[in-house]
Amino acid sequence: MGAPSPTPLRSKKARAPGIPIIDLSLERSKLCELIMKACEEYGFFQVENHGISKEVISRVEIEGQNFFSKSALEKQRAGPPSPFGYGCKNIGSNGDKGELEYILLEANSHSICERSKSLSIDPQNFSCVVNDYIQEVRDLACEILDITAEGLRIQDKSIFSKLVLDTKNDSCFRINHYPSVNADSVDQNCNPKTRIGFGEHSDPQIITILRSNDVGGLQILSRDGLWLPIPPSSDKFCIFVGDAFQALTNGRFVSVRHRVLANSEKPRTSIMYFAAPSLNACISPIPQVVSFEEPSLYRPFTWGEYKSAVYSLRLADHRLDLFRNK
Ligand code: GA4
Repeated sequence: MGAPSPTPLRSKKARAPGIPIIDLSLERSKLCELIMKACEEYGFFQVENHGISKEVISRVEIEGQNFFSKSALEKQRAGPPSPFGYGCKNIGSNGDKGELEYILLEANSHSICERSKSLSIDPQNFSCVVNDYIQEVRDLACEILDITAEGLRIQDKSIFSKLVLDTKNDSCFRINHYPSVNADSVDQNCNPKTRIGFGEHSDPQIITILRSNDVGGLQILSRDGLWLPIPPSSDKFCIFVGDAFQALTNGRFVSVRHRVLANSEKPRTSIMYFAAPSLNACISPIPQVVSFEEPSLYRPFTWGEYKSAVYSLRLADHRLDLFRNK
């Protein structure tokens, strides 16, 4: 017998176990297994090798920078958000506040074209850049949704993606800008100040695709009630399961609660695409995930009905509970 082979040194690239980072170039069945596990355990994962063009990302990032670097007065011309437009510190209309400013838009070319007039000195370029970005991330969202349908052993692989591809889909697009903080800003007890950029919530839609610059702050709430910081990475995308996806899968996938702390010395920028169905789409656990042992947890509701509930409540409210079967 030869000498025992030496224990391999830990590769520098080895990752801490925990929040999944999924390589989208993996073979389909492995990909399916990893995405299912992530949606069930965390309702969250990051993806690499996603195929979204660097140029499209950087162009939209530049449009965001151009807008946020304008004077307060100029930016206010695109606000206040109702709910779309430019917002600063106020989130929604029920008193939620955060240390951020943002642009919130309906993700369809007509609205983008209209809004771009108050957002950019070159509205045509702005619309073009944002539309290109949305097209690419929508494809990514649909690809992930098709993989989950496969994982749930549903024959119609486009059962979820077709909701998002409906011409009347209610998806939206958002750019958040969290300003930097002074390194020596402290609270009354001389501890570094903790500033809430965007308070705890879950996203109401089906799925969210987020890309940020290399500045941290995003945290997700684990099942054990721990806030887990997500290491920032500008070349990955973060994927969040939303409330509508939790309802469609009868709670098999969990809509992840998350928040953003704005404590960094560098400004954080994040760009989000929230994939939603049309207002009249019916959200109800799909028959394939309902059984005698696992009866339907939610009563059927339309996306429009859910949205009205969302906008009448506070950011941190557990809105899906209102739609649970008794
Ligand atoms: C959270 C996810 C999306 O950013 C958003 C947000 C919306 C808004 O900013 O207008 C809401 C928030 C979000 C959930 C509760 C309500 C509505 C602010 C708020 C207090 C655009 C969405 O769809 O829901």
